[in-house]
Amino acid sequence: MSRTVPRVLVTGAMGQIGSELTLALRERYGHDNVVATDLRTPSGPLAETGPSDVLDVTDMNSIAEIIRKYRIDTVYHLAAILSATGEKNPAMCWRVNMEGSLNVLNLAVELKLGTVIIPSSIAVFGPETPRVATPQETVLKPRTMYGVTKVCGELLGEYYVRRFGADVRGLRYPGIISSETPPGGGTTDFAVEIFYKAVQEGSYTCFVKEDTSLPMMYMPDCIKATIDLAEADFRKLKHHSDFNVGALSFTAGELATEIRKHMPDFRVVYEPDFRQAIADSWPSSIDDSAAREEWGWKPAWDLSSMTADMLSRLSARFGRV
Ligand code: VAH
Repeated sequence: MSRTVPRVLVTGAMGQIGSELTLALRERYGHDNVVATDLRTPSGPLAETGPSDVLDVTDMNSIAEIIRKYRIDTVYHLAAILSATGEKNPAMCWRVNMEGSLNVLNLAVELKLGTVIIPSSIAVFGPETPRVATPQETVLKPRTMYGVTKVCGELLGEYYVRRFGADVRGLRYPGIISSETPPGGGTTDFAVEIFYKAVQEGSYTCFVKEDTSLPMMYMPDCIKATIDLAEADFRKLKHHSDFNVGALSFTAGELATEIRKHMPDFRVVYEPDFRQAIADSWPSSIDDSAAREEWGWKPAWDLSSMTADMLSRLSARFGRV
């Protein structure tokens, strides 16, 4: 079945996932067919390689204006306040995450859009959720406002599919590790910061305990999962807005040990902060059999290959080859 080339709007394009996903979408669909938007003026490759605009996702009229201006039919809605920042300002987290998602969903119906991707997160799980091989269908009692908004986002997505026939899809991102755009405001950010500090300073003060284990994913796998789900045959999906996706699971200590295989003198000190309680409420590994069965999900990167690639990229950038 030949696919027509989508005309894509990415919100939150300046973020950790948005910045790399936008460039991957432009490579796949053509640079002029992917519009990068963010609350901040898109800059660098996002502005230089295709159309971009400023967009406040809490303003429905502004989103509608962008959709009409660029003849958008597909939306990757990545704009969100993450877990740690959300705990510092829960009201803002609720407003941005929920008003943004509702605006996108209502416009998807009103303007008859095609596919809408609204990511979820392992943050939907809480202490009552089974922590090992967390099932697709399970208890969702998050302990963060971010997690509450992601549960609501999943429920809204499913409602718009059933009530309005919208094409809404979402996956529960684990912690995402990437080398291009530092993350902001996440609990899993330690697994990114550690690489930067290893290359730049040779040591890192980690804000979670050494034995803290969380589900993680390397950015190339994150981008593949997101686009594979967006391109899947919607009629074959039993789930829509809440797919578990797993790739790696490791403790902060295991990650440090893997880095030391390349940098033997690398030292880590563990000084847990408020993010430890958030991390403790999340799973340590994920059962993603539904994603594998319904749209062929299969990760390509493991701890060893990811670590080598991250260190190679960051060492080249910071001149530590
Ligand atoms: C966060 N990186 O830490 C995000 C993600 C699973 C975690 O949602 O808030």
